[in-house]
Amino acid sequence: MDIFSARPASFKDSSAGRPYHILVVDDSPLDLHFLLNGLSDNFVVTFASSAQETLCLVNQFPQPDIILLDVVMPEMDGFEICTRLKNDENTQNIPVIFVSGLDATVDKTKGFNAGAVDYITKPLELEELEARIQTHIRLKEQSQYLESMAYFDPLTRVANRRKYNEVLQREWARCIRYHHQMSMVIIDIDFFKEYNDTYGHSEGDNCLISVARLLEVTVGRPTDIFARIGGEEFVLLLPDCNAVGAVQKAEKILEILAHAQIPHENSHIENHLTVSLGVATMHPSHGHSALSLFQAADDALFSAKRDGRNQFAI
Ligand code: GH3
Ligand code: MG
Ligand code: MG
Ligand code: MG
Repeated sequence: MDIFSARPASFKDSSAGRPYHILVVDDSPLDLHFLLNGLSDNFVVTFASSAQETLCLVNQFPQPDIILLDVVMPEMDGFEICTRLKNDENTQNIPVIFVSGLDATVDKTKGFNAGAVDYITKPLELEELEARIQTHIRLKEQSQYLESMAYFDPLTRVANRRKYNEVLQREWARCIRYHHQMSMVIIDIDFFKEYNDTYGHSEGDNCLISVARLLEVTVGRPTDIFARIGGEEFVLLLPDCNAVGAVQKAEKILEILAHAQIPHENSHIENHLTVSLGVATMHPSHGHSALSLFQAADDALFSAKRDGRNQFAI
């Protein structure tokens, strides 16, 4: 489906093939009843009547596609809840619409400053509310789509160089702050030019897809990233990982490819596809840029190639 085209009438069926999920947060049983009744024909609606319930529900799977948030509530008001949601990277992308009886400009401004995408005042017009919900869900999906285009390699669907660079900079700074080590493994397919010459460019593309699928499973932690950074070159970035851990990953990658036995009759070393790997580990510091880690891994890759390929070097 073209994500930028106008929505069909059956908006309730999301692009993910399921109905959209709205979380309604309100401490007034009357308002809750009105919203649950009004919206449940077209959406899956769950509700919470306190901050505590809200902060618990937003982290359950599947997360809501959008949150309708009351302002005046006991214990913690809607502005504070919204601020918390926006400060948590697990919940910051869920659009929040304030739904409140407070209609002063100062309150509306406070709502937008807390990170909400919209502010609707009670009494509610259901039709207008639904239209606004649809608009904000569509905008969120469009921005997710654009993000996937900006950050993922269209051929292999793994992260691209831009994403890798951003994660590298962010994790480098984090490792400096916490005095943690960081490792990197650069993976370069051996004799890939010969692979293309033997099987054709299109089979070469399929081979890159297969290699990406096989190797992306080496990502262990949420902060690790596996990316395609060049034609037949991939990188595994391992924040908080020492040299022993990085070598284990390199060994694992060699093992995965030996096991996969992707035919390559002109490989010069084996009759299947192999890779060479450059491994590096550093203690990130302000005196060095993240590029120095890449440079060290690239130098190691050069050694692995020089020493016969189908191996790693540190
Ligand atoms: P080495 O063992 O030294 O790494 O040799 P190599 O042939 O793998 O390396 P070289 O740099 O000489 O060639 C890389 C080849 O990768 C050449 C290029 O056409 C191919 N390649 C780069 N990107 C793509 C792609 O997206 N699809 C396909 N099919 N081939 C690609
Ligand atoms: Mg209230
Ligand atoms: Mg290369
Ligand atoms: Mg190569």
